[in-house]
Amino acid sequence: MAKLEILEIPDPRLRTVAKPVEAFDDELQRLIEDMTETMYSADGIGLAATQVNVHKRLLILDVSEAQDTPRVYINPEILESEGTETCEEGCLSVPGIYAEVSRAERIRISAQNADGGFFEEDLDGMHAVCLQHEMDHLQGKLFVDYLSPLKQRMVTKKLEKQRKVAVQKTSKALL
Ligand code: GNR
Ligand code: NI
Repeated sequence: MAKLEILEIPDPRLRTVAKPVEAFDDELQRLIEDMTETMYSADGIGLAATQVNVHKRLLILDVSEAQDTPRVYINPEILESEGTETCEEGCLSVPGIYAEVSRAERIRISAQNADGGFFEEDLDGMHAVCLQHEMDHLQGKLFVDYLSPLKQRMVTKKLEKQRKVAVQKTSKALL
């Protein structure tokens, strides 16, 4: 297994639209293992292939309390959605930023598993929020895109400041 690098905003590769997975081969199984390791070591509850610079329609998530139930969704589609729910979201590709986003409360999805088998599932709560967040990544969309222009400017400023502090810390450590 290998830990993969997670792309961070404003990396333009995060804006890539992913293509359907066609081959359910060893390479795909390796990618799923590596993404799972990457998600757990980053303390995330989900990870889309886009975030590790693989532009295929594949995502993993683990919304379990014990972080011991990784789930794989390949070529996911939302069949039905209802209700609206607002949840504070964060993203491994937008470090240190948290903001409220409204999404469908309940969704019915279809997807394929690691062997290519089709399944359908009804999701709600954090499971539904996270799946919609990850499916957005596969379309090159980030949760901050839903914020008002004013809030987006505040996010950009905060990210620039965080980066400056990180650079200062690195140069201090070198002195
Ligand atoms: O770890 C994550 N937590 C989270 C919290 C609220 C809503 C969505 C998420 S997903 C995020 C991991 C991530 O960036 N996945 O793309
Ligand atoms: Ni994310």
